[in-house]
Amino acid sequence: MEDKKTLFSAVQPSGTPTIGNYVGAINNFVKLQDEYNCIYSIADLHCLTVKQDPQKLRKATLELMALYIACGIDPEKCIMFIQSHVPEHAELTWVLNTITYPGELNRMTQFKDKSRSHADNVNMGLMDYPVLMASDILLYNTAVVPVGADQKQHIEITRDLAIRFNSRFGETFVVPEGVFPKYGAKIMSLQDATKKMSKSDENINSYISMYDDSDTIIRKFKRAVTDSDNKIVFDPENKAGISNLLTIYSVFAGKSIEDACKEFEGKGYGDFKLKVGEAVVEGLKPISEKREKLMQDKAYLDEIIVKGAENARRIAYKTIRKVYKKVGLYRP
Ligand code: ATP
Ligand code: LTN
Repeated sequence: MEDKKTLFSAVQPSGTPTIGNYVGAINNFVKLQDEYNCIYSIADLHCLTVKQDPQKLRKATLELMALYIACGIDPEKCIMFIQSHVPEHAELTWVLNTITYPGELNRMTQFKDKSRSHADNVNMGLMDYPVLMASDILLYNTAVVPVGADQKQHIEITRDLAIRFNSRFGETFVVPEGVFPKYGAKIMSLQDATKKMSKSDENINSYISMYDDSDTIIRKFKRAVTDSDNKIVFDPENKAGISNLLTIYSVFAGKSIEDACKEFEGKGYGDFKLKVGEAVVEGLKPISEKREKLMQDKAYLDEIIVKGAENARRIAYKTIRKVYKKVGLYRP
């Protein structure tokens, strides 16, 4: 176990996760768990950068832990923990803030987008979001970070900060690499294939939530926007809607994009959309059943959460001690 490289990733417990989160992130968390020493976090502190209902946030956090396990992440193999349970994340953020320039954070696409969509609440946390994310990653000597394409910029700034810190204070951090799925790194909205599928979209028909029931899933796929030339081919540039559906189908049906294209050659869009919906329903069914069962066993989930925090802290504590020493903080 020790000679494997470390992998770290996280999902925010903001709203209900979508199949975009699953395809772009959680599904790969499961696939990579034997190859690496995996650490999977629930980024609850990140959530606070936009307005949350405290009651809902607490529930979504537990639900996300249940979802991780229901999707196949094995708590015996991986460290699974809640970000706010490991205070070193906030501590490292403070230190990294002192080597981060406002200009670097100001130009982040996500910051600009969220400043627009949350114009009434543009707060320092929203701007500092990437530094907290860098801290998440750097605390654990992480070599690889599986994420969706929208996180590329945040991985870049994490690397920049690691390199900057190392060159100023001496070798401290491993410089991590992002890993992105070949297909599905950016699942698009079902209502506008130029936009990322997002759980915070106000149009609920634009995303499939991991908690949607079968009828809702089928209905949303039937309504998915496509184009009018009635050809089912994979061409993300010119046929974004169809290519998005093919990507979703290939992941949930466990088939290659090529095989999916062959299967639907000459078929109509209506038929195709129904088949995509059915594949997603089938794929989500065992996950939902397991998640609902786990939600009945809060004691079990809490046990994993407590153990996860202990294990994560053991690593994070060492890193923050090292960092404090390097920057010259006194300790008797
Ligand atoms: P929001 O939509 O509220 O901004 P989010 O879903 O983008 O939230 P997270 O929950 O933190 O943010 O995302 C967790 C992981 O899911 C990240 O690795 C992210 O890249 C990935 N992800 C999110 N949306 C998609 C998508 N549409 N396609 C592929 N991957 C995605
Ligand atoms: N910002 C990420 C979630 C996240 C994350 C991380 C991902 C928080 N901390 C550390 C990878 C590594 C997002 O997808 N919105």
